[in-house]
Amino acid sequence: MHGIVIRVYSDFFDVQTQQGELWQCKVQGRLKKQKQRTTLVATGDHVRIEIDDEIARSAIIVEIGPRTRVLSRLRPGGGFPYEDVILANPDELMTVFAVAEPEPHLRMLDRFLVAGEASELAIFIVINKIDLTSIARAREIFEVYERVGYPVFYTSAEHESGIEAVQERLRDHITVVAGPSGVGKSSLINLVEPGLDIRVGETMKIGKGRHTTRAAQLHPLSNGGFIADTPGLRELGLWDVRPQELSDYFPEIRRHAPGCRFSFCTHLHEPDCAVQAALDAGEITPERWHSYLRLYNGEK
Ligand SMILES: Nc1nc2c(ncn2[C@@H]2O[C@H](COP(=O)(O)OP(=O)(O)OP(=O)(O)O)[C@@H](O)[C@H]2O)c(=O)[nH]1
Ligand SMILES: [Mg+2]
Ligand SMILES: [Zn+2]
Repeated sequence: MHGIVIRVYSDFFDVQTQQGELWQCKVQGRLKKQKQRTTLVATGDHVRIEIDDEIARSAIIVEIGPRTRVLSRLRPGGGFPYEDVILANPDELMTVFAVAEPEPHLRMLDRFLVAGEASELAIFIVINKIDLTSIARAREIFEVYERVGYPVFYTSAEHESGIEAVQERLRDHITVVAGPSGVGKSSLINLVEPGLDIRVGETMKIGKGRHTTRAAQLHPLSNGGFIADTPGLRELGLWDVRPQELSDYFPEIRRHAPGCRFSFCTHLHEPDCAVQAALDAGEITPERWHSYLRLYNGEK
């Protein structure tokens, strides 16, 4: 049988099969013997399991599929670097902001987007609390992100509007949810999947002492797919993007950069810079450019 690891305990794993059954699994001894530089079995891993005890619903993980991408952190020490995988195979980042209460902090939104881009996640933006202003006002503020190319969904958890479109987007994906406190992440998730009372951004500890790590948990969605309950992107160290990589993580800069005279153009002072030209032409907004500069200079 094939399934996906939805939760990691110290020495067993909850695996949900394609049929939606839950099995409590151990890892086959043979697999543990290979020297590993990465987490052997992580939340989100695709695995093949063999039934151990049908009644007790226990099984053995006999094969671990390749990972498309990971959210991880490097564990220092021990002679060689070791990767702690917090979540394997995430697809999407759903970043949630409110149009008001709290006031949207667009530089922070840009940081979330950069973190998502750096992790190679598909990204969509949910703007919640449109009942506090109007959808027109929300569009005025956030349409720049639509123009950059990000799908933007406008919702009100309070009025239960815009929820179906978000539900549809989540279908069959492993989605990481992130956003500032108080914007309505929990309220939205509870509408998307009633009864799923998860605490996004809370962390879970497994193991003890030196081997303590944080793992994500996957929450199955009834239409297919999972919401990942992960530590914040900040804790994953995704905030630390190298300046020279940054232009790859702003889609509108990435699009223009191939037109620069120098392939290693920073777009700050070089001649014949296509990004500067796009900025002059209004194809890159001053606000997004300002975010780029601040991140480039290592400001928060
Ligand atoms: N007016 C309005 N209030 C909302 C809406 N969605 C959520 N709220 C309220 O905003 C507050 C915060 O909502 P939560 O869902 O707890 O926000 P959160 O993003 O999960 O916050 P943290 O768990 O702290 O990160 C609550 O009082 C909600 O009732 C909305 O669409 N409109
Ligand atoms: Mg919450
Ligand atoms: Zn340039």
